[in-house]
Amino acid sequence: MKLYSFRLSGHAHRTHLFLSILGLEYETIEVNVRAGEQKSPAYLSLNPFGQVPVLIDGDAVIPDSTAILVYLAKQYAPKSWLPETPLEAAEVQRWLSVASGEITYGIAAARLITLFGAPRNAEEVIARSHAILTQLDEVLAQRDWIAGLAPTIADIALYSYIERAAEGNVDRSPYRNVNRWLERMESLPGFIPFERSAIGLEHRAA
Ligand SMILES: N[C@@H](CCC(=O)N[C@@H](CS)C(=O)NCC(=O)O)C(=O)O
Repeated sequence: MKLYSFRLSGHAHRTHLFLSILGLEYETIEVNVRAGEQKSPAYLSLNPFGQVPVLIDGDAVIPDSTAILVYLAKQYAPKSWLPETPLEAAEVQRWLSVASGEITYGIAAARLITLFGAPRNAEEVIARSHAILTQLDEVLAQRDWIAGLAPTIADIALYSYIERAAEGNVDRSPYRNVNRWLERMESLPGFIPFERSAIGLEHRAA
């Protein structure tokens, strides 16, 4: 397998994390997103959206981080990572939607401001980040994993940006249940960390 990736992308990190937890061998192809390589004709032929990550497995080309998690779960993982009963599958999907929605437009967007100078309203995206962290903290007060009794691809999808929240000036220290869940994620066999950048609150803490 090949993974087109960018080392500072949380969307990419979540796919590295799952590949590593599953112990799968793959080659990483680093796409220079700062230089715009993701908009080259060759890359657009893999993902017309011009975004990382993209997974190649044989003839299969799979763009989009949560689509990659679904593919890997169905193709290579024990069923517990993406349970098949309608209710359990719906619960996992609910949190994948949060990873692609509230997290992307909250914590990840806040980090885009500090890391890349992206034109976003910091106050708005930081407020959105705290709103979803509050919700997650309440859910994780009731259970160890976001979608139930065992880790699923929903946990994988949510981990990376939440762990690096401080880089976007989002203080996650008050969210005790979220922080304990991050520690549980980090103790999973095969866990690999998401690269740190000394920016935002992370910079002030350094
Ligand atoms: N829905 C996509 C979003 C991926 C995404 O936003 N990737 C960013 C990096 S974090 C990207 O490639 N940005 C470059 C661009 O949009 O030009 C996914 O889940 O993979």
